[in-house]
Amino acid sequence: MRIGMVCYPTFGGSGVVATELGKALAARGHEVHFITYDQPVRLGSFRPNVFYHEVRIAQYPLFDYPPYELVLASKMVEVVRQQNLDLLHVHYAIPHASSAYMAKRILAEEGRNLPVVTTLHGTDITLLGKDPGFEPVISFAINQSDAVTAVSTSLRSDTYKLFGINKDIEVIPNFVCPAHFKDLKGQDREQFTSSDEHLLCHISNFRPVKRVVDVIKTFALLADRMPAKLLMVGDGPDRSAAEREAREQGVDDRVFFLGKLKNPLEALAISDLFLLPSESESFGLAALEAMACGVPVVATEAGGLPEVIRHGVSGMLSPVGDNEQMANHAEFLLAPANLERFREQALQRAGNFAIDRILPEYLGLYDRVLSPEAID
Ligand code: GMT
Repeated sequence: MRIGMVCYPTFGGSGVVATELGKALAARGHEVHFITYDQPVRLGSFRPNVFYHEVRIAQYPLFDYPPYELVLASKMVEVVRQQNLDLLHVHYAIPHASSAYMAKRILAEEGRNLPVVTTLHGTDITLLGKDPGFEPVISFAINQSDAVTAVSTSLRSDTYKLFGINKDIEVIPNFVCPAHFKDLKGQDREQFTSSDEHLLCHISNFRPVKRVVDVIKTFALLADRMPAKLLMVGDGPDRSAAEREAREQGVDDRVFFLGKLKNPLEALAISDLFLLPSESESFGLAALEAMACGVPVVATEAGGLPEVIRHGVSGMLSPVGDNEQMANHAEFLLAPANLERFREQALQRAGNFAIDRILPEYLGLYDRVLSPEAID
C-alpha cells in the first residue's frame, strides 16, 4: 500500500505513534509518505520506503493567523496525485482530519477516491472537546472519516459523550517496538545517583494536565523516607512551578530538570520507577515505554491509564491528586522484596502492546477501507 501519514512531528506521543507505525509499515514493504511541517522527531535517519513531504507555509503580512489547514490540504492533494497514494492516515481530528476531508473532496472532483483513517489521541477530544468553538468541525471531521480509531476504550467513550458521532470508533491501542528497548543504553546512572539511592523519572510536556507539581510533591514525600533522586524530562508551561515546588519542598538538590531529550528512553533505561500523576490521559504512551524498559509506574487512575497499567501488576494507581497514596505506592514498589518482581511484570505487560500484535489491526482496517464494498 501507499500510505500518507499525517501527524504532529513533535515530541508528543501521537507523533511518536504515527512515526513508529509508519516505520513498521515501511519495514514490511509498504510505502509511507509523512506529510507534516517538520521532520517527525523519531523518524531518525532515512530508510527504504519512507518519505517526508514538508508543509511550508509562507508568512504574508495580510494574515494574522496563517491558514495552515489549507496549505496542509493542498499538500495532501499534491502528494496523493504525485505518489498515487491509496489512503491517508491522519492522527488528530483537527486540523488533520478536517484538512483530509477537504483534500478528499478536491480529489473526488477528479474521480479519485481517497479513504481517510482518523486516529484520535486525546487532546483533540478531552481538551478541545470542552471548547464549543471547535465542536462542529471535530464532529464533522470524525463523521466524514472512512474509519476512526481511538487509542483506548476510555477515549472512545469520551468521544461519544462529547461529540455527535454517528460512526463506529474502533479501539486500537498504542504500541511499542520491543527492538528499540532491547540493549537500550542509558546514560551512566552513577552521574545522578549513588548505589544506595533509587532513581525516579517523569517525562511529559509539562502541560497543566500532567500535574508536574504533584510529581515533585510525591517525590518529596518519598525522599523523606528513603534516599532517592528524580529525573524530570521535558519542558512546558508548568516547568517553573515544578522547579519552585522542588525548592520549597527542599528537594531541589535531588531533582534534575533535564529539559527535552532527543531520546527520552535513555532516561527510562536507568530509572527504577516512573511517575505519571496526570489529571487526564487518553493512553499514557510514556508509561507504556517505561514498562517496556522494565520500569514499573506509579500513576493516577485517569482516562485510559488503567487500560495500560495493571494495578498491582505493572504499577499502582491512585485517585488524581492523592500524592500521599502515590508516595506510599512508590515506597512499596521500591522495597527490595518487590522491585524485581514488578520490573519483570512491567516488561511482560508491555509485551501485550508489542507492535507485532497491534500492526495487524491497522492493516486490517486499511484493507477494509480499501475494499470494493467500502468504495461503493
Ligand atoms: O499528552 C500530551 O499532551 C500529548 C498528546 C499527544 O498529542 O501526543 O498525548 C496524547 O496522545 C498520546 C498518544 O496516543 C497518549 O499517549 C496521551 O495519553 C494523550 N494525552 C492526553 O490524553 C493528555
